[in-house]
Amino acid sequence: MIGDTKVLFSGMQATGNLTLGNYLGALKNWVNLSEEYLCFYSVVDMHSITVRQDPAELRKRARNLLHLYIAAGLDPEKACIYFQSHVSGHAELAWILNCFTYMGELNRMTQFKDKAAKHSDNINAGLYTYPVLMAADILLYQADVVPVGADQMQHLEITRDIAQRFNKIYGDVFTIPEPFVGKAGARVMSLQNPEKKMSKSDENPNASIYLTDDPDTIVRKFKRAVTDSEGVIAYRDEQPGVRNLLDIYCACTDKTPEEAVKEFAGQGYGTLKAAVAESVVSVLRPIQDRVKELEKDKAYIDRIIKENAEKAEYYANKTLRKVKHKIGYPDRIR
Ligand code: ATP
Ligand code: LTN
Repeated sequence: MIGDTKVLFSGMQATGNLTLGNYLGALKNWVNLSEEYLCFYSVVDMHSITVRQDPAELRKRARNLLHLYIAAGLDPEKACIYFQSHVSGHAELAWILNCFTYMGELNRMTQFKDKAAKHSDNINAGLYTYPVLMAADILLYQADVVPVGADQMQHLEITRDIAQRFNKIYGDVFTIPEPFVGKAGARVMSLQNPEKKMSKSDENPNASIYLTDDPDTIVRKFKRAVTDSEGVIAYRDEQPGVRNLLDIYCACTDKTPEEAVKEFAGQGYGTLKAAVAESVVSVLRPIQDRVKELEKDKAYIDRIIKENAEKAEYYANKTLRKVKHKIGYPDRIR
């Protein structure tokens, strides 16, 4: 809470190409929620370096992600869209919160276990304390609500635990954030393995629809999507591939699963796949067009980057000053 306005914080990593899962599970909800809150949407480049990055590539991707936030419908004059690394308060608060987080808690994080298994040659301390940096992101802005995909719930829970622990010792310093998981598109699954979530770091390009995919590619990937041999279009656990297609269709057309099942009654998987592909193309095309326009407008984007970093820093410093005083750091003399 800032004054009497509720605050929303969320962020996304600039690693890999964004997928339809990132859009439907996160970005789309952000846009829908923007009007109600004072919003901070960060390109969390500090999180990205927990796995090794090519510097030029990271810089480019971070900027592309900022374009995408705007192209997806976030208004950078209202919502604070900025790079995490431009606000040093994230790192400062993360250090402090590290001292209020137990290793036992971090040991339980499933994302750490997954990423450690995937990057076994570089299991660094940053990867391990990643959830603490995420807690710092959220608590720095006194966020009331944090829209994330279902996979981030565990990180939200540890954020709440850290905040509650801190508040218990020092009084009401942090707002306790609530997660917001949208219904449609909360968990978009891989097109090649519907038991696994669609992920931008999947090695198989056919498993994911990237936000930059052209219509032909989208149609082709859906054609190849793994389904089953039942031959019936139903929305049920036993048919995860078909259910995933229906989920994507519903998220793109704002229909309910019941409506979709009715619409495809008696049809084959080919028809369903073609319809899903078309619904995805019509959602992505305007976003892709807008990205192309923004790429040409360097001066505008530079202004947004500068002004929003200053705005984020202002709010971050307010919390940080309070936290530093509470824990007993000597006050700065100005
Ligand atoms: P990586 O493969 O690098 O771990 P990712 O594709 O899982 O990346 P993140 O950067 O971890 O993406 O997530 C950005 C946001 O998108 C988060 O809020 C996350 O919950 C959401 N998200 C990611 N994948 C999906 C998915 N398949 N379905 C729904 N939401 C998703
Ligand atoms: N860990 C998140 C990205 C992220 C985030 C955040 C999301 C970093 N900081 C704060 C919400 C709030 C992810 O991997 N998707």
